[in-house]
Amino acid sequence: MKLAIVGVTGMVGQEMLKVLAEMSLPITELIPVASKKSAGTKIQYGGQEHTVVDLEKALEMQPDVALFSAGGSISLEWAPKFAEKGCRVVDNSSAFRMDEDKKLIIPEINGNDLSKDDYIIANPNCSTIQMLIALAPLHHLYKVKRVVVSTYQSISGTGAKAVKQMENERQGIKGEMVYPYAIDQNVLPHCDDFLENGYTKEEMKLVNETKKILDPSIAVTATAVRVPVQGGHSEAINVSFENDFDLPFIRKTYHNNPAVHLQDNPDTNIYPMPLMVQGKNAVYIGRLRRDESQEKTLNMWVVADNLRKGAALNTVQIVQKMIEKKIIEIGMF
Ligand code: 11C
Repeated sequence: MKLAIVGVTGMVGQEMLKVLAEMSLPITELIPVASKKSAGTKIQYGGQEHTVVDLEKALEMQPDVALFSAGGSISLEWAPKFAEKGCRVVDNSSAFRMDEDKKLIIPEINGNDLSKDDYIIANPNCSTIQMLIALAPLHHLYKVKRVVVSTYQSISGTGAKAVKQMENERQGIKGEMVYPYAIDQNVLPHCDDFLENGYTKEEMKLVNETKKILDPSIAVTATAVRVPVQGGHSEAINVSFENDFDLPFIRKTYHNNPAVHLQDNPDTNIYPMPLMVQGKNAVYIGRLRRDESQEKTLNMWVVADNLRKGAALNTVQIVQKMIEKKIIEIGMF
């Protein structure tokens, strides 16, 4: 399988290389792709040096699979060109997520919806992925009615320039500002652009992607907040169900779920934190407790490495699922 990574020099692209190195996908040729400016530079993968190429060259090289993480406008322009040539594109941008003809996939939840007709598959937003990994098993048990979520999102979600901004602030260096305010020693109730309804795009992704992936009847309201944390997104989730739940059974369900790591013991101060999930694949869940102000309602705290399960890992798992379902047939290359 010839696999291209479009946006290989970005934070998600780099994480994709790490994830691919850990997973046993049958890659015969890796095509690292970036802007014309970066073409010709070298990257390391599988103990070898690979030369970065631009999009035109990558298209000529006819990859079987392309993982896109270079921003929405690149995806909108180039993903269809790759797909037309028979390449399976998994797109990590928001370009196609709400497109009715494109599937939005979290393999553990709706991976079986993938079919041979899918050439451009959308990868959900990082905050949606970790929230739905936590909520999907409970939806199947008790039917989720409404979700109130507040996110605490790390700066790696914005990208390398945001990491630089925080470093500069900490060292007292005046540099490029990607946020409208200082991020160090601060908290910004502002992730992505504001929309006419007063919410941000990030908040509406949580609303709309949940409906598309899990159930259109689920009501979601969100506040997305940027915090001065380098990596790992956290979420305080309040979820109300149609049917009452059994907390010990929820714990057991999470305990048996390989995508989840339950870390919940208030007696010993055990709960998930972003510092502890770096480089980890699971979604970490803790602080499970009944909402005492309202019936059939649960509070929880969910933390994940946003560049892993929130982006690179989920993207690679979509490819893995397509191989498993023989949508990508390994023998054919
Ligand atoms: C953030 N969730 O943390 C964003 C990053 O739609 O794929 C990913 C944006 C997206 O800022």
